Amino acid sequence: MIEQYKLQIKKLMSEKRFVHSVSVAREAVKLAKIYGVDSNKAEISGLLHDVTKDMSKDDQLQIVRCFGIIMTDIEFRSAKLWHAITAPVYLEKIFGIKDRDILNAVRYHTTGRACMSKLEKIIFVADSISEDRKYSGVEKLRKKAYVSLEEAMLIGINFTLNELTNKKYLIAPDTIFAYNEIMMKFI
Ligand code: DGI
Ligand code: FE
Ligand code: FE
Repeated sequence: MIEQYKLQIKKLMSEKRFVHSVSVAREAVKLAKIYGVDSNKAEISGLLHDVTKDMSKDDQLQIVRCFGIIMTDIEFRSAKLWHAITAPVYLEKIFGIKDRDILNAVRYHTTGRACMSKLEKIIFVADSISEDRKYSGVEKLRKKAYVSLEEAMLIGINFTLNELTNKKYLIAPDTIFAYNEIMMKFI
């Protein structure tokens, strides 16, 4: 099945995005083994999490219209969030994926949300520490991820919030909910 999915997504994205997807899948399996999560689900979610990311804006909006997706104003005005919204619907309708946890892991891989499942957290973190990521500090974040998924999430969210406020982008409420929920355990 994984090999079949690889062939399917290859046609939908750039080589770079494909390499990223395979890297996230591999990282997700690693984290799944550490944190006692089904590694098959982790591999599938990681491989497919960015399935609609390289589609044009028009194609993404076509998915939104065809499948009756309703976006909030904030979502509509944050084009970077579109792929996380369209991907789970595309995976359910076109790839025939039914597993709710996999679909949710894809849906919340960009923003996070409150009360994430372990699989959702794994995909969120795997996306930011996969082998193809090269930013400064990634090595430190990787080490953190292998001892605490939630502390790694906080670092990731902190990075995103800085980036978003610096660029004057809107912030999805789910990101704030994820931050508060985890932070409450640490203060
Ligand atoms: O798809 P990837 O590049 O692998 O990674 P991703 O799905 O985490 O997307 C990262 C981008 O999404 C990054 O440029 C910042 C943006 N992003 C993340 N959270 C938010 C957001 N954009 C807005 N407007 N609001 C958010 O809350
Ligand atoms: Fe993404
Ligand atoms: Fe990604």
